[in-house]
Amino acid sequence: MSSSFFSDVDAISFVGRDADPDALGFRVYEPDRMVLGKRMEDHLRFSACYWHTFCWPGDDVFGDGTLDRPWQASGGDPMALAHMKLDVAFEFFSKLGVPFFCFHDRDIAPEGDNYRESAARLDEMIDAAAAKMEETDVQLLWGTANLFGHPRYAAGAATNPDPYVFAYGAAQVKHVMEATQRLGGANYVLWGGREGYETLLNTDLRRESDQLGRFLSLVAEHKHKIGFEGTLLIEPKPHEPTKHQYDSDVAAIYAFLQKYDLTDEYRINIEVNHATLAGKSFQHEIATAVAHGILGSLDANRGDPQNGWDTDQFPNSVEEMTLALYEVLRGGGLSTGGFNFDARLRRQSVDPTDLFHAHVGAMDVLAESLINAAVLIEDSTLKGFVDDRYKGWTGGLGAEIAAGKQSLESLHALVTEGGIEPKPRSGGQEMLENRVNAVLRR
Ligand code: XUL
Ligand code: CO
Repeated sequence: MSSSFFSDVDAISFVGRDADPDALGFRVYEPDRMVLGKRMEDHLRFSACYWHTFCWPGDDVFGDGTLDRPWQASGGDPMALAHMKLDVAFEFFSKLGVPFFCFHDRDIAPEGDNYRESAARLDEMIDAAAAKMEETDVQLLWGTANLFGHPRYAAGAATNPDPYVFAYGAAQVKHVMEATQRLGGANYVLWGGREGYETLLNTDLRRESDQLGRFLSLVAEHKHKIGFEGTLLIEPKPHEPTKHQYDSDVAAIYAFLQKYDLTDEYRINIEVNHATLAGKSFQHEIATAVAHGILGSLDANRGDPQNGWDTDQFPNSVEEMTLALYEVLRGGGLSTGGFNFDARLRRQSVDPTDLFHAHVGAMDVLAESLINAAVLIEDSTLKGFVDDRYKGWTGGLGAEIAAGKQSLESLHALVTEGGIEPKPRSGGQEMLENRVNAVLRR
């Protein structure tokens, strides 16, 4: 069955920068345009997400759903509604022209009365998704298991005090990783929404950390057992829904991976609004992941500086995304990763076309940012400055210190006997900021 929920919208095409500002079309994003020798589409690897876009009715803690989502009607046959949702989702993905989508098991198939029924429902929907992917050429960026929504996971999945909950989560991940493999998914994501605590008064931190380490080791073992070729990704977030989440930011995950000997098995899926909730910028989190060799994929969205929530708005700052893409390009680009729009509309955006305006605008922002970042790379002003700033470490004394050929004693002798008195040098920050602005306003 094919859907016509978005009958007012044709496939989105490139209209250029001078088009009517309200017209639906790409101003900047051209999949085949070459940037640094690679197609734009292959740099950015855009993905739409199933959950915010098709599973959220527009409710919040103070009010009911505002959005017209007929597949969420109450009282209908849940599997018939899941098929309707799948049809609409693939109509949307293909009209938008995103090469990828992402899903949680519970987004695509409703939970049944018991594990077996839930698993059978997922299998039926995975068959249907495979057919849709074949028909539309839309591919899977990543799949993931929802280990946070059901009440059984209120005290965590891997970090639950009850080992049977750990077992249930393990069963779910095994199944969803295999479903992801079957759909040719490029990655498999683990976001530990409930892997944290509400109060330390009832929490054994050391034990919970070991449980999470064990869980992630089992996931990596199973990946190799079934020959899944995608990348395993962990998604950091410091809190929400828990008071504190163990995978709080890139640095915390890197330390965790080292402790459990998993640095070769996992990479990171960094989300903008999770970085800012952690008090870091998106650029910082990407640069940190690149520095440790663990950049995986990106969840594109933004928070609102006026409040502290995970507002999951669509990205719209060319400056923020230019700096992020600069780090991505410097790090060698996204390999199996992509830019997944983990973003949702505002409750008042009730027209079906609002979903298109949101995604099209965000894709243009990222396309423009990619072009800017490529200019920053090509004119190498920033790199030249940085290389020059550290050149003392590429030979002579710096190289000797780095290679362990100096001791505190020998350095003490060098400074006292050599009469060394280093002078401060400009870090050039304002000059470099002007340089970036010159590229942004070109
Ligand atoms: C929650 C979040 C998740 C993950 C996947 O804040 O970002 O949707 O991306 O579980
Ligand atoms: Co996310």
